[in-house]
Amino acid sequence: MTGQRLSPDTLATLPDEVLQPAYDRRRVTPGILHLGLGAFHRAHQAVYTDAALVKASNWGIIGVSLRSERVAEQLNPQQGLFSLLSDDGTHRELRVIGSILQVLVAPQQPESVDALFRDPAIRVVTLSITEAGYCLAADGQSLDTKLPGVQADLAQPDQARTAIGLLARGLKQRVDAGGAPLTVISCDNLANNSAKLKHALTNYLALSWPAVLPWLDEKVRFPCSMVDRIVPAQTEAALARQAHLLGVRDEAAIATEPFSQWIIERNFATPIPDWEAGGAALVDDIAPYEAMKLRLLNASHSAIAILGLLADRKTVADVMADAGMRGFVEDLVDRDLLPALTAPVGFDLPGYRDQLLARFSNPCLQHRCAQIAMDCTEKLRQRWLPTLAKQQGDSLLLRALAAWCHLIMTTEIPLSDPRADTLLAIRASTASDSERIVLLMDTLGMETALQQRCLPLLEAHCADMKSGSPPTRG
Ligand code: CS2
Repeated sequence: MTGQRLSPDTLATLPDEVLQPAYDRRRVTPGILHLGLGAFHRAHQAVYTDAALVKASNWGIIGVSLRSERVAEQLNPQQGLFSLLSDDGTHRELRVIGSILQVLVAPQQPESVDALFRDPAIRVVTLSITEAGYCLAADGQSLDTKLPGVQADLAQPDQARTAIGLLARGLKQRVDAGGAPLTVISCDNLANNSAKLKHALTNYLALSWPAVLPWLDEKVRFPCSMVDRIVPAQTEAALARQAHLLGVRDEAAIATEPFSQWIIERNFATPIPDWEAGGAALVDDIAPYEAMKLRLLNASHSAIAILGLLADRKTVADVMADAGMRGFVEDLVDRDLLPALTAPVGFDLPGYRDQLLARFSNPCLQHRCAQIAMDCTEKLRQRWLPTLAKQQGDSLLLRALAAWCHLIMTTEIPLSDPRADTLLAIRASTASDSERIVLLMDTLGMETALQQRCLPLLEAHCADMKSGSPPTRG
Protein backbone atom coordinates (compact mmCIF):
# COMPACT_ATOMS: atom_id res chain seq x y z
CA MET A 1 0.00 0.00 0.00
CA THR A 2 1.38 3.42 -0.95
CA GLY A 3 0.77 6.48 1.23
CA GLN A 4 -1.34 7.99 -1.57
CA ARG A 5 -4.85 9.22 -0.96
CA LEU A 6 -7.95 9.06 -3.08
CA SER A 7 -8.20 12.29 -5.14
CA PRO A 8 -8.77 13.33 -8.77
CA ASP A 9 -5.06 12.65 -9.32
CA THR A 10 -5.20 9.03 -8.15
CA LEU A 11 -8.49 8.03 -9.85
CA ALA A 12 -6.55 6.61 -12.81
CA THR A 13 -4.71 4.19 -10.50
CA LEU A 14 -7.85 2.51 -9.12
CA PRO A 15 -8.58 -1.10 -10.06
CA ASP A 16 -10.90 -1.53 -13.06
CA GLU A 17 -13.75 -2.95 -11.00
CA VAL A 18 -14.07 0.30 -9.00
CA LEU A 19 -16.89 2.38 -10.56
CA GLN A 20 -16.07 6.06 -11.11
CA PRO A 21 -18.17 9.22 -11.66
CA ALA A 22 -19.69 8.96 -15.15
CA TYR A 23 -19.60 12.74 -15.73
CA ASP A 24 -17.04 15.52 -15.94
CA ARG A 25 -16.64 16.77 -12.38
CA ARG A 26 -14.90 19.96 -13.53
CA ARG A 27 -18.24 21.21 -14.86
CA VAL A 28 -20.20 20.51 -11.68
CA THR A 29 -21.40 23.64 -9.85
CA PRO A 30 -23.08 23.96 -6.42
CA GLY A 31 -26.87 23.63 -6.25
CA ILE A 32 -27.46 21.84 -2.94
CA LEU A 33 -26.45 22.79 0.56
CA HIS A 34 -26.41 19.83 2.94
CA LEU A 35 -26.37 20.25 6.72
CA GLY A 36 -24.90 17.36 8.75
CA LEU A 37 -22.39 15.43 6.71
CA GLY A 38 -22.24 12.10 8.51
CA ALA A 39 -21.85 8.65 7.00
CA PHE A 40 -25.56 8.45 6.20
CA HIS A 41 -25.57 11.40 3.81
CA ARG A 42 -22.55 10.05 1.99
CA ALA A 43 -24.20 6.65 1.48
CA HIS A 44 -27.58 8.09 0.52
CA GLN A 45 -28.34 11.58 -0.88
CA ALA A 46 -24.78 11.99 -2.17
CA VAL A 47 -25.24 8.76 -4.14
CA TYR A 48 -28.62 9.73 -5.63
CA THR A 49 -27.13 13.12 -6.54
CA ASP A 50 -24.15 11.39 -8.14
CA ALA A 51 -26.57 9.53 -10.42
CA ALA A 52 -28.40 12.78 -11.21
CA LEU A 53 -25.15 14.51 -12.20
CA VAL A 54 -24.94 12.34 -15.28
CA LYS A 55 -27.87 14.40 -16.65
CA ALA A 56 -27.25 17.96 -15.32
CA SER A 57 -24.09 19.37 -13.85
CA ASN A 58 -25.49 22.19 -11.73
CA TRP A 59 -26.37 20.07 -8.72
CA GLY A 60 -23.12 19.65 -6.83
CA ILE A 61 -23.33 19.48 -3.04
CA ILE A 62 -21.66 21.81 -0.57
CA GLY A 63 -21.67 20.05 2.78
CA VAL A 64 -21.80 21.92 6.06
CA SER A 65 -20.54 20.24 9.21
CA LEU A 66 -22.30 21.65 12.21
CA ARG A 67 -19.56 21.10 14.74
CA SER A 68 -16.44 19.13 14.09
CA GLU A 69 -13.74 19.56 11.46
CA ARG A 70 -13.34 15.82 11.02
CA VAL A 71 -15.39 15.37 7.84
CA ALA A 72 -13.83 18.46 6.26
CA GLU A 73 -10.40 17.01 6.97
CA GLN A 74 -11.46 13.72 5.44
CA LEU A 75 -13.06 15.09 2.29
CA ASN A 76 -11.49 18.43 1.36
CA PRO A 77 -7.96 17.07 0.71
CA GLN A 78 -9.66 14.50 -1.58
CA GLN A 79 -11.59 17.32 -3.35
CA GLY A 80 -14.79 15.77 -2.07
CA LEU A 81 -14.19 12.32 -3.57
CA PHE A 82 -14.91 9.26 -1.45
CA SER A 83 -15.56 5.59 -2.05
CA LEU A 84 -18.68 3.69 -1.13
CA LEU A 85 -18.57 -0.04 -0.56
CA SER A 86 -21.92 -1.83 -0.58
CA ASP A 87 -21.71 -5.45 0.44
CA ASP A 88 -23.94 -8.17 1.84
CA GLY A 89 -21.50 -11.04 1.41
CA THR A 90 -23.05 -11.94 -1.97
CA HIS A 91 -23.27 -8.65 -3.86
CA ARG A 92 -20.36 -6.28 -3.58
CA GLU A 93 -19.88 -2.95 -5.37
CA LEU A 94 -17.18 -0.36 -4.83
CA ARG A 95 -17.90 3.03 -6.30
CA VAL A 96 -16.32 6.49 -6.16
CA ILE A 97 -18.85 9.25 -5.55
CA GLY A 98 -18.16 12.71 -6.96
CA SER A 99 -21.20 14.78 -5.99
CA ILE A 100 -19.72 16.51 -2.93
CA LEU A 101 -17.67 19.52 -3.98
CA GLN A 102 -16.56 20.97 -0.66
CA VAL A 103 -17.14 20.77 3.08
CA LEU A 104 -17.49 23.86 5.26
CA VAL A 105 -17.31 23.82 9.05
CA ALA A 106 -20.08 26.11 10.26
CA PRO A 107 -18.54 27.46 13.48
CA GLN A 108 -15.32 28.36 11.64
CA GLN A 109 -16.70 29.60 8.32
CA PRO A 110 -19.97 31.38 9.11
CA GLU A 111 -19.50 33.96 6.33
CA SER A 112 -19.05 31.25 3.69
CA VAL A 113 -22.20 29.49 4.90
CA ASP A 114 -24.12 32.79 4.80
CA ALA A 115 -22.88 33.46 1.27
CA LEU A 116 -24.25 30.12 0.10
CA PHE A 117 -27.67 30.80 1.62
CA ARG A 118 -27.71 34.14 -0.21
CA ASP A 119 -26.79 32.51 -3.53
CA PRO A 120 -29.87 31.82 -5.76
CA ALA A 121 -27.88 29.02 -7.47
CA ILE A 122 -28.44 27.06 -4.24
CA ARG A 123 -32.01 25.87 -4.72
CA VAL A 124 -32.16 22.91 -2.38
CA VAL A 125 -31.14 22.46 1.26
CA THR A 126 -31.07 18.92 2.62
CA LEU A 127 -30.50 17.87 6.21
CA SER A 128 -29.37 14.73 8.01
CA ILE A 129 -28.83 15.97 11.54
CA THR A 130 -30.29 12.99 13.52
CA GLU A 131 -33.61 12.98 15.35
CA ALA A 132 -32.16 14.91 18.28
CA GLY A 133 -31.00 17.70 15.94
CA TYR A 134 -34.59 18.94 15.50
CA CYS A 135 -34.70 20.10 19.15
CA LEU A 136 -38.34 19.03 19.49
CA ALA A 137 -40.34 19.26 22.70
CA ALA A 138 -42.25 16.31 24.19
CA ASP A 139 -45.21 16.97 21.85
CA GLY A 140 -42.87 15.83 19.07
CA GLN A 141 -43.31 18.89 16.88
CA SER A 142 -42.74 22.24 18.54
CA LEU A 143 -39.33 23.63 19.34
CA ASP A 144 -38.06 22.76 22.82
CA THR A 145 -37.07 26.24 23.95
CA LYS A 146 -35.81 24.78 27.24
CA LEU A 147 -32.88 22.99 25.58
CA PRO A 148 -29.64 24.80 26.49
CA GLY A 149 -28.49 24.87 22.84
CA VAL A 150 -31.75 26.50 21.72
CA GLN A 151 -31.62 29.02 24.55
CA ALA A 152 -28.04 29.95 23.69
CA ASP A 153 -28.97 30.40 20.01
CA LEU A 154 -32.04 32.49 20.78
CA ALA A 155 -29.92 34.73 23.02
CA GLN A 156 -27.48 35.31 20.12
CA PRO A 157 -29.11 34.21 16.85
CA ASP A 158 -26.18 35.57 14.82
CA GLN A 159 -23.89 33.06 16.51
CA ALA A 160 -26.28 30.09 16.23
CA ARG A 161 -24.80 26.61 16.59
CA THR A 162 -27.81 24.26 16.52
CA ALA A 163 -29.00 23.10 13.10
CA ILE A 164 -32.31 24.91 13.59
CA GLY A 165 -30.53 28.12 14.58
CA LEU A 166 -28.12 27.86 11.65
CA LEU A 167 -30.90 27.23 9.19
CA ALA A 168 -32.91 30.17 10.57
CA ARG A 169 -29.89 32.41 10.22
CA GLY A 170 -29.35 31.17 6.65
CA LEU A 171 -32.97 31.88 5.75
CA LYS A 172 -32.65 35.38 7.17
CA GLN A 173 -29.60 35.87 4.93
CA ARG A 174 -31.55 34.64 1.92
CA VAL A 175 -34.45 37.00 2.53
CA ASP A 176 -32.06 39.92 2.91
CA ALA A 177 -30.43 38.95 -0.40
CA GLY A 178 -33.70 39.02 -2.37
CA GLY A 179 -35.47 35.91 -1.12
CA ALA A 180 -35.03 33.40 -3.97
CA PRO A 181 -37.30 30.36 -3.44
CA LEU A 182 -35.89 27.31 -1.70
CA THR A 183 -36.76 23.64 -1.20
CA VAL A 184 -35.76 22.24 2.20
CA ILE A 185 -35.76 18.46 2.62
CA SER A 186 -35.24 16.59 5.87
CA CYS A 187 -33.54 13.22 5.44
CA ASP A 188 -33.88 12.09 9.04
CA ASN A 189 -35.87 9.26 10.60
CA LEU A 190 -38.87 11.25 11.79
CA ALA A 191 -42.45 10.84 10.64
CA ASN A 192 -43.52 14.00 8.84
CA ASN A 193 -39.88 15.06 9.06
CA SER A 194 -39.79 18.23 6.96
CA ALA A 195 -43.15 19.43 8.28
CA LYS A 196 -41.74 19.09 11.81
CA LEU A 197 -38.66 20.96 10.69
CA LYS A 198 -40.82 23.78 9.36
CA HIS A 199 -42.78 23.86 12.61
CA ALA A 200 -39.65 24.05 14.81
CA LEU A 201 -38.09 26.61 12.48
CA THR A 202 -41.23 28.73 12.53
CA ASN A 203 -41.21 28.67 16.35
CA TYR A 204 -37.57 29.71 16.32
CA LEU A 205 -38.02 32.49 13.74
CA ALA A 206 -41.00 33.88 15.65
CA LEU A 207 -38.59 34.44 18.55
CA SER A 208 -35.63 35.65 16.52
CA TRP A 209 -36.47 37.10 13.08
CA PRO A 210 -40.28 37.13 12.73
CA ALA A 211 -40.04 39.25 9.55
CA VAL A 212 -38.75 36.12 7.73
CA LEU A 213 -42.00 34.20 8.33
CA PRO A 214 -44.22 35.56 5.50
CA TRP A 215 -41.46 34.77 2.95
CA LEU A 216 -41.00 31.32 4.47
CA ASP A 217 -44.67 30.54 3.96
CA GLU A 218 -44.72 31.84 0.43
CA LYS A 219 -41.37 30.85 -1.08
CA VAL A 220 -40.05 27.86 0.83
CA ARG A 221 -41.37 24.31 0.53
CA PHE A 222 -40.58 21.50 2.93
CA PRO A 223 -41.22 18.12 1.23
CA CYS A 224 -41.08 15.19 3.65
CA SER A 225 -38.86 12.28 2.71
CA MET A 226 -38.42 8.69 3.80
CA VAL A 227 -34.84 7.47 3.69
CA ASP A 228 -33.70 3.90 4.05
CA ARG A 229 -30.21 2.48 4.01
CA ILE A 230 -28.27 0.96 6.88
CA VAL A 231 -24.99 2.84 7.24
CA PRO A 232 -22.86 2.04 10.27
CA ALA A 233 -20.39 4.61 11.56
CA GLN A 234 -17.02 4.10 9.91
CA THR A 235 -14.30 2.20 11.79
CA GLU A 236 -10.55 2.03 11.30
CA ALA A 237 -10.84 -1.66 10.35
CA ALA A 238 -13.34 -0.82 7.61
CA LEU A 239 -11.16 2.05 6.34
CA ALA A 240 -8.20 -0.33 6.13
CA ARG A 241 -10.29 -2.90 4.24
CA GLN A 242 -11.46 -0.30 1.76
CA ALA A 243 -7.93 1.06 1.28
CA HIS A 244 -6.86 -2.48 0.44
CA LEU A 245 -9.58 -2.77 -2.22
CA LEU A 246 -8.80 0.67 -3.69
CA GLY A 247 -5.01 0.57 -3.57
CA VAL A 248 -5.05 4.11 -2.09
CA ARG A 249 -6.10 5.43 1.30
CA ASP A 250 -9.59 7.00 1.48
CA GLU A 251 -10.11 8.84 4.77
CA ALA A 252 -13.78 9.43 3.93
CA ALA A 253 -14.61 5.85 2.87
CA ILE A 254 -18.08 4.56 3.73
CA ALA A 255 -19.37 0.99 3.89
CA THR A 256 -23.04 0.15 3.61
CA GLU A 257 -25.53 -2.44 2.35
CA PRO A 258 -26.75 -2.88 -1.25
CA PHE A 259 -30.34 -1.91 -0.29
CA SER A 260 -31.29 1.76 -0.67
CA GLN A 261 -34.60 3.59 -0.82
CA TRP A 262 -35.58 7.27 -0.95
CA ILE A 263 -39.21 8.36 -1.20
CA ILE A 264 -39.84 12.10 -1.50
CA GLU A 265 -43.09 14.00 -1.20
CA ARG A 266 -43.88 15.90 -4.43
CA ASN A 267 -43.93 19.42 -3.02
CA PHE A 268 -41.16 21.65 -4.35
CA ALA A 269 -40.52 25.39 -4.53
CA THR A 270 -37.67 24.97 -7.01
CA PRO A 271 -36.37 22.48 -9.57
CA ILE A 272 -34.67 19.49 -7.95
CA PRO A 273 -31.96 17.13 -9.26
CA ASP A 274 -33.06 14.10 -11.23
CA TRP A 275 -32.83 11.90 -8.14
CA GLU A 276 -35.19 9.45 -9.84
CA ALA A 277 -32.22 8.55 -12.06
CA GLY A 278 -30.68 7.05 -8.92
CA GLY A 279 -33.88 5.21 -8.00
CA ALA A 280 -35.65 7.77 -5.77
CA ALA A 281 -39.46 7.84 -6.00
CA LEU A 282 -41.62 10.97 -5.88
CA VAL A 283 -45.06 10.43 -4.32
CA ASP A 284 -48.06 12.53 -3.30
CA ASP A 285 -48.72 10.74 0.00
CA ILE A 286 -45.63 9.81 1.92
CA ALA A 287 -47.24 8.92 5.26
CA PRO A 288 -47.65 5.14 4.64
CA TYR A 289 -44.00 4.84 3.58
CA GLU A 290 -42.78 6.70 6.64
CA ALA A 291 -44.95 4.64 8.96
CA MET A 292 -43.78 1.39 7.41
CA LYS A 293 -40.12 2.27 7.65
CA LEU A 294 -40.18 3.73 11.17
CA ARG A 295 -42.54 1.22 12.74
CA LEU A 296 -41.01 -1.85 11.12
CA LEU A 297 -37.33 -1.39 10.34
CA ASN A 298 -36.46 1.23 12.93
CA ALA A 299 -38.77 -0.22 15.59
CA SER A 300 -37.20 -3.67 15.34
CA HIS A 301 -33.73 -2.16 15.01
CA SER A 302 -34.12 -0.40 18.37
CA ALA A 303 -35.39 -3.60 19.98
CA ILE A 304 -32.39 -5.51 18.58
CA ALA A 305 -30.00 -2.85 19.88
CA ILE A 306 -31.45 -2.93 23.40
CA LEU A 307 -31.55 -6.73 23.54
CA GLY A 308 -28.00 -6.81 22.21
CA LEU A 309 -26.67 -4.38 24.82
CA LEU A 310 -28.34 -6.33 27.64
CA ALA A 311 -26.96 -9.63 26.33
CA ASP A 312 -23.50 -8.19 25.66
CA ARG A 313 -23.70 -8.70 21.90
CA LYS A 314 -21.73 -6.19 19.86
CA THR A 315 -23.55 -5.97 16.54
CA VAL A 316 -27.01 -6.37 15.02
CA ALA A 317 -25.77 -9.42 13.10
CA ASP A 318 -24.52 -10.94 16.39
CA VAL A 319 -28.04 -10.60 17.86
CA MET A 320 -29.58 -12.11 14.73
CA ALA A 321 -27.16 -15.05 14.95
CA ASP A 322 -28.60 -15.97 18.38
CA ALA A 323 -31.62 -18.23 17.82
CA GLY A 324 -33.52 -17.04 20.90
CA MET A 325 -33.10 -13.33 20.23
CA ARG A 326 -33.69 -13.73 16.49
CA GLY A 327 -36.91 -15.59 17.33
CA PHE A 328 -38.00 -12.71 19.56
CA VAL A 329 -37.34 -10.21 16.77
CA GLU A 330 -39.25 -12.31 14.20
CA ASP A 331 -42.20 -12.66 16.55
CA LEU A 332 -42.11 -8.96 17.36
CA VAL A 333 -42.25 -8.14 13.65
CA ASP A 334 -44.94 -10.71 12.80
CA ARG A 335 -47.23 -10.44 15.82
CA ASP A 336 -46.93 -6.79 16.80
CA LEU A 337 -45.39 -4.55 14.18
CA LEU A 338 -46.80 -5.82 10.88
CA PRO A 339 -50.46 -6.11 12.00
CA ALA A 340 -50.41 -2.46 13.12
CA LEU A 341 -49.39 -1.21 9.65
CA THR A 342 -51.21 -0.30 6.48
CA ALA A 343 -48.85 -0.96 3.57
CA PRO A 344 -48.45 1.68 0.88
CA VAL A 345 -50.68 0.83 -2.11
CA GLY A 346 -49.11 -1.90 -4.24
CA PHE A 347 -46.28 -2.48 -1.78
CA ASP A 348 -45.06 -6.04 -1.12
CA LEU A 349 -45.02 -5.95 2.68
CA PRO A 350 -44.26 -9.68 3.21
CA GLY A 351 -41.34 -9.35 0.79
CA TYR A 352 -40.07 -6.28 2.65
CA ARG A 353 -40.31 -8.19 5.96
CA ASP A 354 -38.17 -11.07 4.66
CA GLN A 355 -35.68 -8.70 3.09
CA LEU A 356 -35.47 -6.77 6.35
CA LEU A 357 -34.56 -9.79 8.44
CA ALA A 358 -31.89 -10.68 5.85
CA ARG A 359 -30.57 -7.09 5.98
CA PHE A 360 -30.25 -7.28 9.77
CA SER A 361 -28.22 -10.47 9.40
CA ASN A 362 -25.76 -8.91 6.91
CA PRO A 363 -22.37 -9.97 8.34
CA CYS A 364 -20.49 -7.26 6.42
CA LEU A 365 -22.13 -4.30 8.16
CA GLN A 366 -20.77 -4.70 11.71
CA HIS A 367 -23.49 -2.28 12.86
CA ARG A 368 -22.94 -1.76 16.58
CA CYS A 369 -25.92 -2.08 18.92
CA ALA A 370 -24.51 0.83 20.94
CA GLN A 371 -24.78 3.12 17.88
CA ILE A 372 -28.47 2.34 17.33
CA ALA A 373 -29.24 2.60 21.06
CA MET A 374 -28.11 6.22 21.07
CA ASP A 375 -30.82 8.88 21.50
CA CYS A 376 -33.47 6.35 22.54
CA THR A 377 -35.73 8.98 24.08
CA GLU A 378 -36.07 10.56 20.63
CA LYS A 379 -36.20 7.35 18.67
CA LEU A 380 -38.56 5.15 20.70
CA ARG A 381 -41.42 7.61 20.69
CA GLN A 382 -41.35 7.64 16.88
CA ARG A 383 -40.74 3.96 16.47
CA TRP A 384 -42.74 2.25 19.23
CA LEU A 385 -45.43 4.51 20.62
CA PRO A 386 -47.77 4.56 17.57
CA THR A 387 -47.89 0.73 17.59
CA LEU A 388 -48.25 0.51 21.38
CA ALA A 389 -51.14 2.96 21.19
CA LYS A 390 -52.99 0.57 18.84
CA GLN A 391 -52.52 -2.51 21.04
CA GLN A 392 -54.64 -3.99 23.79
CA GLY A 393 -53.16 -6.07 26.61
CA ASP A 394 -49.69 -7.53 26.66
CA SER A 395 -47.32 -7.65 23.70
CA LEU A 396 -43.72 -8.33 22.72
CA LEU A 397 -43.30 -4.63 22.10
CA LEU A 398 -44.10 -4.02 25.77
CA ARG A 399 -41.43 -6.56 26.65
CA ALA A 400 -39.01 -4.61 24.47
CA LEU A 401 -40.01 -1.39 26.26
CA ALA A 402 -39.50 -3.14 29.59
CA ALA A 403 -36.04 -4.16 28.37
CA TRP A 404 -35.22 -0.47 27.79
CA CYS A 405 -36.55 0.45 31.27
CA HIS A 406 -34.46 -2.38 32.71
CA LEU A 407 -31.37 -1.14 30.87
CA ILE A 408 -31.81 2.35 32.30
CA MET A 409 -32.82 1.32 35.82
CA THR A 410 -30.60 -1.62 36.65
CA THR A 411 -27.48 -1.59 34.49
CA GLU A 412 -24.49 0.70 34.20
CA ILE A 413 -24.46 0.62 30.42
CA PRO A 414 -23.31 4.10 29.29
CA LEU A 415 -26.05 6.32 27.86
CA SER A 416 -25.82 8.73 24.96
CA ASP A 417 -29.07 10.63 24.75
CA PRO A 418 -30.26 14.26 24.64
CA ARG A 419 -32.08 13.51 27.91
CA ALA A 420 -29.18 11.60 29.47
CA ASP A 421 -29.30 13.77 32.62
CA THR A 422 -32.90 12.78 33.28
CA LEU A 423 -32.17 9.12 32.55
CA LEU A 424 -29.13 9.09 34.82
CA ALA A 425 -31.17 10.68 37.62
CA ILE A 426 -33.77 7.92 37.18
CA ARG A 427 -30.98 5.33 37.25
CA ALA A 428 -29.57 6.76 40.47
CA SER A 429 -32.95 7.28 42.15
CA THR A 430 -33.99 5.16 45.13
CA ALA A 431 -37.69 5.43 44.19
CA SER A 432 -39.61 2.21 43.52
CA ASP A 433 -39.40 0.54 40.11
CA SER A 434 -43.01 1.48 39.51
CA GLU A 435 -42.30 5.18 40.07
CA ARG A 436 -39.20 5.03 37.92
CA ILE A 437 -41.08 3.33 35.08
CA VAL A 438 -43.61 6.17 35.16
CA LEU A 439 -40.79 8.71 34.93
CA LEU A 440 -39.36 6.84 31.95
CA MET A 441 -42.72 6.77 30.22
CA ASP A 442 -42.98 10.53 30.83
CA THR A 443 -39.54 11.02 29.29
CA LEU A 444 -40.74 9.23 26.16
CA GLY A 445 -43.79 11.50 25.98
CA MET A 446 -46.33 8.67 26.52
CA GLU A 447 -49.86 9.86 27.09
CA THR A 448 -51.49 9.24 30.46
CA ALA A 449 -54.03 6.68 29.27
CA LEU A 450 -51.32 4.68 27.53
CA GLN A 451 -49.10 4.89 30.61
CA GLN A 452 -51.88 3.58 32.83
CA ARG A 453 -52.51 0.63 30.55
CA CYS A 454 -48.81 -0.23 30.19
CA LEU A 455 -47.59 0.25 33.77
CA PRO A 456 -48.65 -3.07 35.38
CA LEU A 457 -47.36 -5.05 32.39
CA LEU A 458 -44.06 -3.17 32.33
CA GLU A 459 -43.66 -3.74 36.06
CA ALA A 460 -44.18 -7.48 35.61
CA HIS A 461 -41.75 -7.71 32.68
CA CYS A 462 -39.13 -5.64 34.50
CA ALA A 463 -39.44 -7.95 37.51
CA ASP A 464 -38.94 -10.96 35.20
CA MET A 465 -35.82 -9.43 33.77
CA LYS A 466 -34.46 -8.67 37.22
CA SER A 467 -34.79 -12.35 38.02
CA GLY A 468 -32.79 -13.16 34.92
CA SER A 469 -35.30 -13.82 32.13
CA PRO A 470 -34.29 -11.78 29.09
CA PRO A 471 -36.80 -11.34 26.23
CA THR A 472 -36.12 -14.24 23.88
CA ARG A 473 -38.42 -16.61 22.03
CA GLY A 474 -39.64 -19.53 24.08
C1 CS2 B 1 -30.99 2.96 12.91
C2 CS2 B 1 -31.13 3.72 11.61
O1 CS2 B 1 -29.32 4.10 14.10
C3 CS2 B 1 -30.51 3.82 14.06
O2 CS2 B 1 -31.29 4.21 14.89
O3 CS2 B 1 -32.20 2.35 13.21
O4 CS2 B 1 -30.08 4.60 11.38
C4 CS2 B 1 -31.28 2.76 10.41
O5 CS2 B 1 -30.09 2.06 10.19
C5 CS2 B 1 -31.67 3.48 9.17
O6 CS2 B 1 -32.83 4.24 9.42
C6 CS2 B 1 -31.92 2.51 8.03
O7 CS2 B 1 -32.52 3.16 6.97
